[in-house]
Amino acid sequence: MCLSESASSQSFQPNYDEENVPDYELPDPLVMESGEAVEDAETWKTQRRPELVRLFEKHVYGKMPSPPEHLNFEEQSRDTEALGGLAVRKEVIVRFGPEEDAPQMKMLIYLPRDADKSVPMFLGLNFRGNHTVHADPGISLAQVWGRGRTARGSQPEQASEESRGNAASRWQVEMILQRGYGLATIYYGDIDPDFDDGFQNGVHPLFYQQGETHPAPDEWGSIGAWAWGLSRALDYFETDESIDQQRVAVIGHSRLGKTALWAGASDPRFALVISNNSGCGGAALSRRRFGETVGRINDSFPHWFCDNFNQYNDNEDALPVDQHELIALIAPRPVYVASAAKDLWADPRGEFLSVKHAEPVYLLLGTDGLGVEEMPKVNQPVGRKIGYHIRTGEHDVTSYDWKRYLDFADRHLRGTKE
Ligand code: GTR
Repeated sequence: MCLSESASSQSFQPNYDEENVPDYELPDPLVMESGEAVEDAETWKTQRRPELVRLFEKHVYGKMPSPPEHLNFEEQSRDTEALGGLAVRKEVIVRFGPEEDAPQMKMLIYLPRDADKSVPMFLGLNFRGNHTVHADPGISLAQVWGRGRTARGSQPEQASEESRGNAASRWQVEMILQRGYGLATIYYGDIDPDFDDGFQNGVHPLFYQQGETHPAPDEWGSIGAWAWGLSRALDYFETDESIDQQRVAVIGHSRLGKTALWAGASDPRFALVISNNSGCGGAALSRRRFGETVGRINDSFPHWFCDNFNQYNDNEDALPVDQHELIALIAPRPVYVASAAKDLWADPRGEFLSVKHAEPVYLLLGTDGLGVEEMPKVNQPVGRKIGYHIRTGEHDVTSYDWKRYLDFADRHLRGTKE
């Protein structure tokens, strides 16, 4: 967490003591708002699932708009000998309007060069520009925005050569390619810069109705916009023959882990969903109030969720949903949630309980769930259709995490199709 982001909430004292977690009762994913039980897959699909999507839209992330009328893709560069011949590297501009200067995001795509058919992909947003995921000099340098409270009103700046590959350890590009997967990534600031400017930049203004200058209380904040951008990347995949759009894993770390979960929950085209240390507003149960809380996150990041989410500041029990139901929305598709032992701010136990309490929905849909009752020890991955691990170390994405995700993807995206 950077200082500017925490400045306003210095009086907040997080609870890190399991003894002080309050008693709470979770909403049951298999009980409708009306009180009726959901007893079969059909009722889940046609009634409860849509109801839960609406509840998350209305109270947590806000509704996202449909794709823009003129979605436009342009391949900007291609190198068939990238990374010493290991990869094909492409950069694709996704424009959200017909004009040259329409808002746009730039997608960096690496594909294993020797793939003879369309490849399964990992797709994830990055924090500091596409050029940070690998030192490859062929990646164009991003225009990077500031973030946090002090960035309000700022303009993007051209990234420096020295910042190339800054986040490489979080992406493990060679490992992904060697295992036969492609990787696509987009700088999240292309979609919506990460500071509270009343939604004047980024994609929000594209969708304002006449006279509107701000999303309504039940409309998308920044997480909604980032998730929407991930779905637009998938729209592009549907046009690219080298990519298997039916085998796309969406992945994200931290705030972008919250985003990956919301993208995967709301867009069923994502075949697999990975949340890395997503914490509050992501995989962690809000009602536990362990580490970061709803009130604290809305105070520090007023632009992430929809305005209605503020009603639940210090009032978590009134939420009509909790985050295990976000995981349940992904069922029966595979989902992996990962925690880190030192990342108490993100409430590892709350992340585990969330997947555990999503399990009944997987079972109702006739598939496997997590398959264990207790939270595993560190570095002992568990799970079937739902994967979980807690590794040693800090809030981060490491090669340990990636190895688990690749193994999980092998189990669920490979097999019959290869
Ligand atoms: C923290 C925030 C977390 C997490 C993290 C990140 O400041 O409190 O919810 O999202 O940032 O995205 O790095």
